[in-house]
Amino acid sequence: ENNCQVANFQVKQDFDRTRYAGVWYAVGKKDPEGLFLLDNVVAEFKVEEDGRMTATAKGRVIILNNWEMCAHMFATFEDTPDPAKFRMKYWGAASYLQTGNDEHWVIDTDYDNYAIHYSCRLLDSDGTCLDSYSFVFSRHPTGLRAEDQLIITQKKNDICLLGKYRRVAHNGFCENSADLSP
Ligand code: DAO
Repeated sequence: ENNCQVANFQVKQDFDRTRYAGVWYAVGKKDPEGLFLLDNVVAEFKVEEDGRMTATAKGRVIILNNWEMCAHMFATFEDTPDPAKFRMKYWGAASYLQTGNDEHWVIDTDYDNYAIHYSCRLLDSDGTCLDSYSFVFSRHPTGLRAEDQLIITQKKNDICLLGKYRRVAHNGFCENSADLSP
């Protein structure tokens, strides 16, 4: 029992960023306050020559008043003493996209099929999280395998977010759009 204390949330043991590299399709998301990425979210993680992890991501967003576009985002990850916990700096290909510096924790992954990520943006004084977001990723755009869904449900419960996720659709919105164009 972790009592929803963020400090007690378990992350992937001996996280291996090399095995994690490659393309992940977001299939589920728990949104933060003022959500940004809506759907068609695809992230590609890389390990750079110096060993640092980076990522690019695309996703449908709505900016300003009702301008729908495919956002192309970049992220760099700062290591921490825990190999599954990073500090993620992110920014957009265009200046009007969101920028930020978030926690990025890999809660669980089997590297080949599923991953679940967690980020707490605002910790409450009691140690629980006031503003979090979380992605469920799959290596397959079609979604999670049945056997992985059970594990993901358990992990959602472990991070106190069971029932808070929505499905992330993939309908090709970002596929033939240029990186910067609506
Ligand atoms: O969508 O509301 C939101 C929060 C996500 C912001 C971060 C997006 C850019 C970085 C993506 C890298 C891989 C997850």
